[in-house]
Order: sequence, then structure tokens, then C-alpha cells
Amino acid sequence: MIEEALGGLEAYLAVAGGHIDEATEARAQELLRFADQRLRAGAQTVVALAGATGSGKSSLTNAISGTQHARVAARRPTTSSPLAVSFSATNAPLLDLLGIATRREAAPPLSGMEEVVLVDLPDHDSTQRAHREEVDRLVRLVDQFVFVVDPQKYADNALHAGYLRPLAGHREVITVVLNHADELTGGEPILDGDELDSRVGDVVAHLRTLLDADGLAGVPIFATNASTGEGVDLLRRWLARIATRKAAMRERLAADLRGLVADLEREGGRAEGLHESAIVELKRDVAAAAGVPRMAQAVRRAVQRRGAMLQRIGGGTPDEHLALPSHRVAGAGDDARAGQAVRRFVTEATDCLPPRWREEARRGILQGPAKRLPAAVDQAMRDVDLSDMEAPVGWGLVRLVKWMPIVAALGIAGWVAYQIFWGAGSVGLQIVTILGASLAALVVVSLLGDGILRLTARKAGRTTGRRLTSAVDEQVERLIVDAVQQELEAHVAAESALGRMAGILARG
Ligand SMILES: Nc1nc2c(ncn2[C@@H]2O[C@H](COP(=O)(O)OP(=O)(O)OP(=O)(O)O)[C@@H](O)[C@H]2O)c(=O)[nH]1
Ligand SMILES: [Mg+2]
Repeated sequence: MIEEALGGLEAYLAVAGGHIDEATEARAQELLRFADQRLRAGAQTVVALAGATGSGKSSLTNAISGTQHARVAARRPTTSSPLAVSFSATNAPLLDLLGIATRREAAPPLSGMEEVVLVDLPDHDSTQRAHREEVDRLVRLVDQFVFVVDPQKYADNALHAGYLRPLAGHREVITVVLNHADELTGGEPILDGDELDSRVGDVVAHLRTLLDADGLAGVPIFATNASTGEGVDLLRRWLARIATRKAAMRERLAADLRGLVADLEREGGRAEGLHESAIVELKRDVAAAAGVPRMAQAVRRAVQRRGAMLQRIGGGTPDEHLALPSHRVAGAGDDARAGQAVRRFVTEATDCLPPRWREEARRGILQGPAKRLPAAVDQAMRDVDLSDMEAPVGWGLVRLVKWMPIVAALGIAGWVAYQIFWGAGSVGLQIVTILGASLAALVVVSLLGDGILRLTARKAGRTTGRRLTSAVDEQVERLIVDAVQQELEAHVAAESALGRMAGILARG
């Protein structure tokens, strides 16, 4: 389970690395590195005794191990560097990893203790900075803490606010010992069988309420007299039981990971994709700024204007070429408008990313591909082939229609000749018919020609617009949309790795 969660962390860092809060990332990397080595160093349980000077950590170390390896003295503070007492052969790689140089061995005083490594720490609230630093360092690495308190200082704020409260997430791996308990009974036994003396019981009850307030509800509390060894046996049995389960090390790592995942989740960020409507809007704005509608309209007008020349009898294919306006008519102003659209799109789309990621993604895209967009759009528009707009298909029809009056005139002339030479009836009526038919033919021909020309011009405008739009869209897609998409996909992958990790840790 812990291996799987660590795999999840690795996957997360592979995508989110460099995009999240630097301190949190460093912590994650460090945890990954340490956990890997700790898992390889074996499942012994490293139990550290922590507490104020004189609380009796060294005395307890000796009492638990049945040795005199730890130096006990009236001089304060006494212990200046951590001491490890192993109950089986010293696990050098483990102690190397923990950076504990002073190592002793003791015969296991109880079955199950073989898996315990007892660490006597210097005082946590020491006047000596080196002591405090050493304790702070080891508190982050050991598998199980035994906080040793005495009747005078068990309620000290330095202990509760400075050490216990921040360890609330590690509740499973904390044990509290009220040592010097004999001072509450005036030298009388602190235990009556398995029952605590009531004076000791009262202090333990008060200590319990303080621990509850620290977020450490349910941690086991023992009362001892390390000088006589009273109460130590119960503590020893408890430690042997923890060590036999061989789970403390994994529980500790899991607690660390849980804390880290909570911080990473707090980093923020919602897994989100791109909205299609935003892409459509961006493309439309960039195309508009690049002058696509203007160009389409210009082509429509030119086709219309030049086509009109064809309508004149005797007018051939226009010599002048389709005079398109330059793509960059309004230059800087248009670029600014496109830039604004891109900035708005990138800003909105990356809003779901965690702060550092967001800033980097925005900077990267706006200063990279977004800067290349105007030139790329310009080039893509120049590359669009509009040569077929020089002589659109509709012009053929216009050309055909323009001959219709002549054909009609010839037909009418023939008909008139026929009537004159062979025909009968009223000439007046025939002339009226002829005039009517001619007028109708002229109107039809003129309307037809104009209609075809208008349709041809409109179609040319639309085709131009479509081709230029797709050329612009392609550049927007390539330079902006894809770049944003990449960031969002990486973030979605990171969030899902984080979610997987949280799921594994919640199950465990
Ligand atoms: N009466 C009584 N005295 C104790 C008890 N535990 C320790 N002492 C005495 O308290 C003094 C300090 O004990 P240590 O074991 O050196 O305390 P420590 O926590 O290791 O102190 P530092 O190494 O300075 O952090 C010694 O004189 C011990 O003999 C106890 O339970 N009852
Ligand atoms: Mg000591």
C-alpha cells in the first residue's frame, strides 16, 4: 500500500514537478527519497524518546533495555547526541540513514523487543540549539515517538504547541509517558496492581484533556518511575506489541504522505479542460483582427465589379487582376486586438491551475507561441490559394446570358421577315407583339445576368472567407490552443495521480 502511494507521488511529481510551491515540492522529493531508503532498511521499529531535559528519557532508555548504556545525571542537560539501543544485531544501514552515530546493543528483555531500536534523544526544548535541531531532525524520521513528560512540565505550552500539536496527523505513532510519577505520590508506589494511584490518575486525566485539545485523542498514556522501573514493564510490553506488528514504519510514512497530500491538495487547482465556446471565440477574434471579413468582402466586390465588365457586349475577360487588399492593412492595431483576445483566452483557460503553475503557463505561452502568432497568421493567409477567384465559374454563365439579346433580336427579325413575306393578319398586332416580346427578353436577360453575377460574387466572398478562416484557425490551434491544452492535460494527470494517492492512503 505505501509502495503504491509512493508510486503515485512519483507519478505526480513527474508531471507537476517545477509547477508547484517550491518548498512543498522539495518536501515531496525528500519524502520520496527517504521512504525508498527507509523501506529498504527493514521493518524494525525505531522508537525515539523525546521530552524536556530531566524528564527522564535516558533513565527510561536504561529501564526499558535493562542496561546502563544511557548516561543519566543531575547536570542539565545531559544527553547531547542521540543514542540508539538495538535489541538485536545493530542495523547499520538503518542507523546510517537516521544519522545516529552512537549505537549500543542490549539483550531483548522481552520477546518481540528484537524488532525495537530505542533512541534516547537530547532535550527538545534545550537551551542548546544543536540539541533542538537534532531532535527536530529525528522527529521527522523515526517510526514511533514516546513523549516523556513529568508532573512539573506536562502542561508546558512549548511541548504542546511546539511539538504535539504539529504531530496531530501522526497520532497513530505517538505514545505519551508521565515519568517521575512517584513525585505525585510522595514516594509511595504509583501502581496498585494494574490500577494507577488516584493522584497519578488525576494528572493522567488532565494530561488526556490537553492531548485531546492537541488533536491527539486516543494516544496511549503510561505512568512510570524510571528510577525504580515501576510502570516500565507495561510500557515495554506496549512497545514490543507495536514492533511485532512491524507496521509502525509504514504507518509513519503513510502519515507523512497523508500530510503531504493534504498540502498538495491545498495548493489548489481544479482539473478542468478547455471550453469549446472559448476556442470558437478566440478563433473568431483572431480572424477578425487579421482582416478575414474585410478580405472576403473585398473579393466579393472585386468579382462583382470585374464581372460587370463581362456583361457589356464586346467586353472580354477583365485584364486587371483581382486586386486584394493587403493582409496587414491596420497592422499594429489589429495585432493588439488579436493579442488581447489571446491573453484573455490563455488567462481564463489557465485559471484552474495552481498559482505557480498558472503563472508559468501564462508566461510561457504569452511570451512564446503567442508572440509568433501574428507572423504565422500573416504567412498562412498569404499562402491561401485564391487564384480561382480570378475567373469564377459563374462568369461563364454571365458571358452566355449577355448574348441572349442578340439571339433574341435575330429570332425576332426572322419572325418579322416570315410574317412579311408569308404571313397574314394584322401588321399592327404583330408589331405590338414584337415590341412586347423584345422588352420582356431584355428585362429577363438583364435580371438574369445581374442575379448570376451577384450570386457568383457572394459565393466568391464566402469561399475566400472560409479558406482564410481555416488558415487562421490552424495557426491559432497550433500555437495557442495546443499549448494551453498541454498544460491542462498535465494538470489533470497530476490531479488524478494525487487523487489516486489520497484514495490509497485513505484505504490503508
Ligand atoms: N524520582 C524520579 N527521578 C527520576 C525519574 N526519572 C529520572 N529521574 C532522575 O531525573 C534526573 C534526570 O534524568 P535523565 O534520565 O538524565 O533525564 P533526561 O530526560 O535524559 O535529561 P536530558 O538528557 O538532559 O534531556 C536524573 O537524576 C534521574 O535519576 C523518576 O521517574 N523519578
Ligand atoms: Mg538524557
